[in-house]
Amino acid sequence: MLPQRHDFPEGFLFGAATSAYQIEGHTQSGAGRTHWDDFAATPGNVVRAENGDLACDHLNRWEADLDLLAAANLDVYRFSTSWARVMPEGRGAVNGQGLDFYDRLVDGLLERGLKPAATLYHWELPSPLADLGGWRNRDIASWFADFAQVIAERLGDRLWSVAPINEPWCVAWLSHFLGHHAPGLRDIRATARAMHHVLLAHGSAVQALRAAGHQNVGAVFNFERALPADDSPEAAARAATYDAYYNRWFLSGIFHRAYPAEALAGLEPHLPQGWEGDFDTIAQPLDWCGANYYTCKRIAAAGGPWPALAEVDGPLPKTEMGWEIHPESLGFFLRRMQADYTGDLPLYVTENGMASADRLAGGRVDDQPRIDYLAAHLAQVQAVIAEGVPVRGYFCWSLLDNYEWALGYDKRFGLIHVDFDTLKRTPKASYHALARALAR
Ligand code: IFM
Repeated sequence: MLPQRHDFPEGFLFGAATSAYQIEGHTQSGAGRTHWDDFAATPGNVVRAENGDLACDHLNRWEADLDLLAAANLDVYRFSTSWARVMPEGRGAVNGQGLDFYDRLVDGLLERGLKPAATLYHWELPSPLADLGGWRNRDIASWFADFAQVIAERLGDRLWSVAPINEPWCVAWLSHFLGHHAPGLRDIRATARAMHHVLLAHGSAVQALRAAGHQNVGAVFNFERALPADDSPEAAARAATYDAYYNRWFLSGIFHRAYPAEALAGLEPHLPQGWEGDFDTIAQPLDWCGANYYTCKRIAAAGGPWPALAEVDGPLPKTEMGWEIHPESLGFFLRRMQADYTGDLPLYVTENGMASADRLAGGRVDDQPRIDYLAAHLAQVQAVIAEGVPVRGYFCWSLLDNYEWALGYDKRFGLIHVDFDTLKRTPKASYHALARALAR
């Protein structure tokens, strides 16, 4: 059973999160092409070569979707603004229709009593910028700051919060080292540059948002617990390496003006010249920090070049993503953020949830495993709050079943089921359970 709203401190916020490319229907309303369109159009990258052309058609159904958010008794909606919808070339001309959409969305949220929490970049880089090297090009920091300024000038007076970039690890490592996301590179030099430029772009966007008067600016990181796969010192060392480039790099850059030694061991030779001089921009003061958390990984030593590690199968029950369910690690990361990096800053769990094999039967979706997953993770949030960690809110990923990137439309994370043939929405049992738990 889910904990109830009154089990959390007064003012604790509950929300649901989505992202633009995953739900909107990208080809509509004058949006420009993105590197995800290109990646998905390349055979072998995405299951069934699916893309975000139509997705959940949220662009045309957003009012009904916001009604569902409000009826779930949620307080905040975390959505993202598509760079290519607002600036089809990534720079220069603004697409009025695109900006108007977000304007209406924000007003629609406020009319329903929901706080708008915007993320500026959730991965759909405009293709013309990818042509110029994308995250490998240092200029991306100023291109992104210009986009941040456009959003801040039009919506900033009504946004409750802004985070520049969702999950910098995915932008940099998953996409340039592992090649699982656009642009699909497997190149350590590209990775090192993206790892640094994503933080430079973050800091530059924070400066632009501050200049436009925004006062609730944060950052959203994704974390995966790195557990040694065995008792060997080698496994412990490789888990520390994984932890450094996955979990500590971005926090260290922003809060310590330095990168962890275990990650520099592999990346330093490939970093752009003069990187040490960029921390004045990167380390902009923030108003809050967000943790996206789903799972842990078991790390073993392996042969080959740095980082010379392998992920091995773990023993715990898994979600449809094959991700082990390990709620304790959410508590671990929230404690670590406060103790090692963020101190008194308000923290939010900005994403948490699971993909499950949901089936629509008789107009209902019984997703008890998702209710159990959310309950176990919310219990961790309660536990760390009781210890004094300043967690101020929790967001479910996701409001709707949506485009799960390289895995296409099969992996269902939503509180609301979407039939991708008819686009009909059906709230799942988890949605109803949450609505009951959050009723005032
Ligand atoms: O769907 C993604 C989202 O875009 C970013 N965080 C993790 C989710 C589940 O994989």
